[in-house]
Amino acid sequence: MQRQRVNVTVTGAGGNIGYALMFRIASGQLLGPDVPVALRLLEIPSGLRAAEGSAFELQDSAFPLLREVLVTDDPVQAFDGANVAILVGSRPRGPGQQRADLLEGNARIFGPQGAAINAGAADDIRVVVVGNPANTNALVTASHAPDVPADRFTALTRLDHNRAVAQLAAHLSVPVTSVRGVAIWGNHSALQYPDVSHATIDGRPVRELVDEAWLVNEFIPRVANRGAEIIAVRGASSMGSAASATVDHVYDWVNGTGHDWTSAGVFSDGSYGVPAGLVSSYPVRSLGGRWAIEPGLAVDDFSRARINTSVAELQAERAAVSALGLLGPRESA
Ligand code: NAX
Repeated sequence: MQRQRVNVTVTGAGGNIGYALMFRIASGQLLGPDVPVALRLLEIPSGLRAAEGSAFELQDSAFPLLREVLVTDDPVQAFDGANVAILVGSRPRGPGQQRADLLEGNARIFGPQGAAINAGAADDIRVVVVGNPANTNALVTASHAPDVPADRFTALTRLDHNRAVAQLAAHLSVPVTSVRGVAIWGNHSALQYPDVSHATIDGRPVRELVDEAWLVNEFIPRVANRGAEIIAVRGASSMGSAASATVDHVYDWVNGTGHDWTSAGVFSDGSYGVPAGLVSSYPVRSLGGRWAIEPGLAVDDFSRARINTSVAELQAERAAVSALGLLGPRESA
């Protein structure tokens, strides 16, 4: 028996990740093979034609689960009744721009989208922010949606998580399914901390299987800078892998992670010394449709220093958007 239709809004639908994402959603991979979906594709006017062309292609694919495709440049219309919102659309850093310019330009996009989610989204709305700087964009979005519980706002760090799993598997010549217990902490940036302290390969601690020098000099920088490596080799940024990680994130959020944790940017409740109210990546499990930060993990001095560095960057980003007056009416998460 088919379940109730789910409304999925994708912003930046005319862009690269949006394109890779929409076919996965329409085919049922985002929510499950028995869940009909309606897609709402939000773009700015210059991106509308691309989104409309993609909508034609969705139609031509005759996906059995796809009930409707709406293309619009109106956030109010795009988020009306949304159950899942995937916020990809964002402004890239232009030539000569500083990180502060990027933060400001994007906060001006994500604030109004948060307000539109607050006004019209469904009661069970779940939001994942992909567009960079993803953690702080998620914070800005949530700050403009004070009536929506803060735990419905997340930032994508699953791509970093998947990259870490894949790098370990390749280094040790095992299938990715042998790798468990990896975690990404902090910001989705080059200062993120991919942590293998609790990771195992077929039950054996990773720390017994790899040497410290490889971890520090190769694994961590490679995972943290993999986006730049893809750009250098491919000539364009990650698209398919970013879309795939987004599908993993939403699927696990809705359907549960079971006994394994994964990584996601969620509002901190103060756990592990991350100041409450920042959107930070943590090891998380999804239980009953809600992300829960994995409790009680030991954090050694090396991990503590790396987490602190990444969290300091998140604090600086929050201070920057706050100083610009771009945070909304939500007082705290
Ligand atoms: P593209 O430039 O191909 O597409 C972005 C699209 O967003 C464009 O079509 C643009 O018209 C649209 N857009 C801009 N402002 C908008 C608005 N206000 N409302 C709706 N749409 C709007 O970029 P793409 O390669 O798809 O990447 C999108 C974002 O994902 C970037 O910010 C990128 O940095 C980020 N990424 C995040 C990752 C993560 O793991 N969190 C990894 C991949 C990626 O780097």
